[in-house]
Amino acid sequence: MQDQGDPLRIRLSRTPASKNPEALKAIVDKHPKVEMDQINCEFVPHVVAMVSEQKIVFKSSDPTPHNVNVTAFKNQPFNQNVPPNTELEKSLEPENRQITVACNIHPWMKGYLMVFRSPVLRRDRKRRLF
Ligand SMILES: [Cu+2]
Repeated sequence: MQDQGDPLRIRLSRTPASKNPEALKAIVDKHPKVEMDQINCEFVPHVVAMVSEQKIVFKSSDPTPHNVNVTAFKNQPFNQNVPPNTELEKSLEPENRQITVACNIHPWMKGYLMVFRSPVLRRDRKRRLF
């Protein structure tokens, strides 16, 4: 029987980035930017995981205007328009919880960012957390 208990939860690794700088550099060299697009009035992908050394690029592939309203705890919140076929590039600091992304023009649009200090994730065996 498949476990249908707790939904997927993410726990931040306590492994400092400095313990595996080669892995961090390899990821950032290969993917210096990550994208969150707005397609058919949805954030795509719905959830973006990144390390703070990467840039996040908000795009709008829709013919209609959108905005990006980012609510964060440590990072400075911002709310900027993203007209059709434009991009908005940002740097973000690591956060210990998800960062919410919303479009105020289309209130149903929600997305989430996870900004990690380290690219290393590990499984918590006791609670089967990832
Ligand atoms: Cu929108």
